[in-house]
Amino acid sequence: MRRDVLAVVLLFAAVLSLTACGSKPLLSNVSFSSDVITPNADHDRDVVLITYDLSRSAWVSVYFDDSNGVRYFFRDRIRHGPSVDEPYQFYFAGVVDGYTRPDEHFDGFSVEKRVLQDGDYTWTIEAVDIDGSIEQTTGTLRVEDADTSLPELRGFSIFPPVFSPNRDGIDDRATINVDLKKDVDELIVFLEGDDGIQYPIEENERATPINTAGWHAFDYDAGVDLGADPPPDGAYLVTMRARDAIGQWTVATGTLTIENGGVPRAYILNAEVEWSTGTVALNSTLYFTLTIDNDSATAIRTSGPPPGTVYRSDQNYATLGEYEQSGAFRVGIHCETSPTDHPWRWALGSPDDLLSDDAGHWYLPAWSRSVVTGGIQFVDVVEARNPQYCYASLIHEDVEISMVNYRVDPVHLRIQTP
Ligand SMILES: [Ca+2]
Ligand SMILES: [Ca+2]
Repeated sequence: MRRDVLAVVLLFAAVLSLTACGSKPLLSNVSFSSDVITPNADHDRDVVLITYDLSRSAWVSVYFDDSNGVRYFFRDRIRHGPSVDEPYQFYFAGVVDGYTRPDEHFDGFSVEKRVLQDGDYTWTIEAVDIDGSIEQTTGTLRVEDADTSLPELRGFSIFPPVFSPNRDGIDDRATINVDLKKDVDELIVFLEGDDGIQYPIEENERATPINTAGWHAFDYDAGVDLGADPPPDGAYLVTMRARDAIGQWTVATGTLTIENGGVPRAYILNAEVEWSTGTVALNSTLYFTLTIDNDSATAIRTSGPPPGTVYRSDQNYATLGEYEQSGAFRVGIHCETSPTDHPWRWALGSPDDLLSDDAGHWYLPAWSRSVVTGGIQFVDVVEARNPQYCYASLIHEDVEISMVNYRVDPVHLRIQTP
């Protein structure tokens, strides 16, 4: 009897409440597909399916409170429109926004997504509509056998912190290292500028197989090796992110500054070489004059000897003590009987044409030209190859001789013997 009365009262209250609101409940049909989850990527009870209906637009949160009352967010005020034909459904894999346990300290990285520790939790799904009315449903979830080990990013480092990707052989590359403490599904690194543009950095796979625990190195040339213009000079945020099979994310960040970046482009102007003669007497000198055009926004490194230098034909740049320097450009002359590749080489300008840095490296400034002259005194002759062709090249030492700068404007040279 009393039960009937109670039922009638409750029904009456419910009708009143519906009439007062003038609409259906904001949040309804809420369910978790299971009350136990074992988040360890073994494909057994790794996820639960969360379902709910939303009668109108609302900000939805999904969170878990542990037995000590500590709250962990899976969704924090995400705006959703009403569910129309189908309820909202999504999977929960035991991973929540990053948190730190008492007495825990991560050096050099942070945890953005982290699995819940084993234990009993109260889950709450909460919806707040535009009028501020709140509805929520709660239940319980037990977490068991969670794989709580983190893909820690130890020893994250960027070196050098300032680099100049311009193929001059000096600080052209930056290396980003990390000691990854767990096998992961993904380990990525990217640069991000103030404009939000991201530049991915490729991993150098020599150190450790990709995505496995161990030391990883990311080698960054800013795209210059492939002839692409690097990101503009400036400071960039470097972000490394690891994601394991459970869905945990760790992140390490640092800064990397690009200075004097650019792809060097230089040419022998008009592919023209002015030769002094087509016939030289033995022990006489062949002179040349040409103009170098730096057609790029980056300064171009060079090294000696200076223009005007005259070589004996049995000398070469090394006998003058002017060894090759990786990344330096020089003008070279080669004849068909030359015993080595372009044995006679000259700097791209005299000190008046060039700039020098603090370390004494010489540069032809961006968008500038210089005149290069020099000579070779022919002290010997190979009768089997007389006359022979000699030509000029613009050499990017240890990098390349681009085809356009190779064997430019040959002279058909005869060496006259007495
Ligand atoms: Ca499992
Ligand atoms: Ca450089």
